[in-house]
Amino acid sequence: EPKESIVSKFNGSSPLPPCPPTPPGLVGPLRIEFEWIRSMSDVRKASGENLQGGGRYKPLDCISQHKVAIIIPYRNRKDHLKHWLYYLHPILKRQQVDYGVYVINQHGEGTFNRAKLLNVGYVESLKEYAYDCFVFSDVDLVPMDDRNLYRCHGEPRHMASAMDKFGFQMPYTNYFGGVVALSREQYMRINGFPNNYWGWGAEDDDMHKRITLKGMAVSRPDSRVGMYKMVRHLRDTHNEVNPQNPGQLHNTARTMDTDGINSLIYSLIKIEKDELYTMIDVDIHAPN
Ligand code: UDH
Repeated sequence: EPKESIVSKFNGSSPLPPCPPTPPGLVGPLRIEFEWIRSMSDVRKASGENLQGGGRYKPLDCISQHKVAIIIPYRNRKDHLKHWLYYLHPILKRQQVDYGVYVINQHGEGTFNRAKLLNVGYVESLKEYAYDCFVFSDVDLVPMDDRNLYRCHGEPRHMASAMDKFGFQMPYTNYFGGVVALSREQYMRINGFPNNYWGWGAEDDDMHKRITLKGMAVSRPDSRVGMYKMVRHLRDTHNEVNPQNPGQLHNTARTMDTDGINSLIYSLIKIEKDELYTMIDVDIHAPN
């Protein structure tokens, strides 16, 4: 075969190959430091390379098999968000994810509602791109090992299986807090998350209950790969422990088909595109 035709087969017009199942550039255990407040310019320097704006990225040399929206419930945690962005963008790039970062800001001073904000993130991210997987992550949790892959699995996945604040163990058997990953199908099967857990507590247990009630199991990374470091903080105002919340768990089986993504009501205030993230400012109609 003449040389020219071989060259033409491999020139720039050929499509990219799919990314391999296991990303080749992972490094394993990571050193994570929260000792000082980061400047936004340092965060941009460390993590801004090759981003497409709004915190979007896809691998340059292969087609990612994982379209992942990262959804972060948020209000008034800028220092935590900077740590998160500083560490997570480089990790997600090494993991060869086709991803977008969505920070869902609860507008106003009303009682916080983590699960409802996560539902808003699901809806709003899908308006931008055909994501097939959703990682729901607290803003103060950074993985200590990049083999903990931000992608979806055959079962809903609890990714934060070994948090430092719980001595790198599960605090109780069915714990489903911190960072979880659900495919679009898994999320729709449980009608999303509950909208009526105001204040702190039990919404993560409700999420777990929905999964088992629909006959699914939860998968987790082992306790080495599942290690997370949490930014230490005081309890936020307007997110006090709500003693009513645990009682609601008795009703999950009865109410989950009518309370969730199919009953979600909110008012979008604005969408702001930073280089490193998309900020969705939303009024979720908090009770006074
Ligand atoms: N969140 C905010 N702003 C708030 C409240 C919550 O952004 O005002 C988000 C944030 O992503 C946070 C997540 O919701 O990581 C979960 O809320 P949380 O951090 O209050 O829950 P956690 O269980 O902490 O991590 C409980 C209170 C800690 C008190 C510690 C006292 N030693």
